[in-house]
Amino acid sequence: MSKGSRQVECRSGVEQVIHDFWATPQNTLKMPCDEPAWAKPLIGIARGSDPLFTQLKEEIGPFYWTPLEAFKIAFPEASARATDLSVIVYVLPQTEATRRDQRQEEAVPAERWARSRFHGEQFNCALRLHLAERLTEAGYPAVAPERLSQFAYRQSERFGLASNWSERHTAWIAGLGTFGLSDGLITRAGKAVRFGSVVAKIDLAATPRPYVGYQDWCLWFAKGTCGVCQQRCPTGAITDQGHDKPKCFDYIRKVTAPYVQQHYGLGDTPCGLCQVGIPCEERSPL
Ligand code: B12
Ligand code: SF4
Ligand code: SF4
Repeated sequence: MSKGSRQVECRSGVEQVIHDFWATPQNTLKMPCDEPAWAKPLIGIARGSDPLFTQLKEEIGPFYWTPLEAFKIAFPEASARATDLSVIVYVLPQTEATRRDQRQEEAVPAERWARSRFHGEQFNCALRLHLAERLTEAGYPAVAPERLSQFAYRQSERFGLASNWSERHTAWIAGLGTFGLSDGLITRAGKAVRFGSVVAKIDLAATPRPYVGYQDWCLWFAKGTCGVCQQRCPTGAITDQGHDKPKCFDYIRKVTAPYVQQHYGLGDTPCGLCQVGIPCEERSPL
């Protein structure tokens, strides 16, 4: 079998694992009517040797992992080079029902949104591990960096609060979308999404990046228009200068997290009012 057809076969196997798991009852908001947490996933692939990963490390800080560093934490004995690795990234779009409810809200998240942050992220964590386990069993050692016990929040000199593995920067490298004024990554399924990723010793072809700049799909940067996400934020954390992380963080910790605990009995830290009621909610506006 040629290298190209082996890559295609492996890629469809990976897509099958993700789609099959998405179709299980684990994909649930745990509502009485038992509806799914997520609409159908999108999938992108980056090569572990893509120079953008090392560039990101240089910009974010020395604590930030390249795919090889994350892989080596899980498999310290494995002989692997960055060129042997692929990074599989998926997008989990919010459902129409969740987005519709969230659009009605102006100060606190809707119950469905809060459930997607809690139960939906539990599903996302399970999917990351499931994909890594299935690949490892099939002879392709794999790790979900965000699930490693060493995954942690740090302070980037340049960008403030940052973790050592950023799911959306990984998605940007894997051709899945570009950043918006609010900081959110705009994908073909829009910005109301969550991401997950797995690094594996497997030879998959990279998904082409249909953009050049890292903010190409945001109307603000591409055309100097829009800015609607600024009006959606109840605490003024999005301005012409971009996203004020400490302001956003404080609002979530002091207002929305206590609210969802009290009203829905859910832990966690949802807000995301800036992810709906905007031109990039469910598609790229460009
Ligand atoms: C820490 C964190 C937060 C913090 C800080 C957010 C932040 N901007 O970093 C707080 C608590 C505020 C937060 C809030 C929210 N979060 Co949050 N959060 C994370 C977490 C755990 C790590 C993010 C991180 O480390 N980023 C690294 C730093 C460096 O990124 P950054 O500063 O945002 O990046 C900017 C710069 O790098 C800049 N930049 C400047 N120069 C250059 C040059 C280049 C080449 C590039 C590429 C970029 C770049 O562009 C970026 C965007 O402006 C991720 C999960 C994960 N492990 O990835 C989720 C994550 C980012 N959050 C997510 C979500 C959904 C939310 C909320 C909506 C809450 C909710 N669930 O209801 C809000 C949205 C806030 C907003 N306006 O984006 C999603 C993102 C969805 C999306 N479409 O982008 C993620 C990816 C979780 C997931 N698994 O899907 N979050
Ligand atoms: S709402 Fe408009 S300005 Fe904000 S991220 Fe989306 S396209 Fe950009
Ligand atoms: S997530 Fe942050 S930026 Fe978005 S609406 Fe809430 S407080 Fe504002």
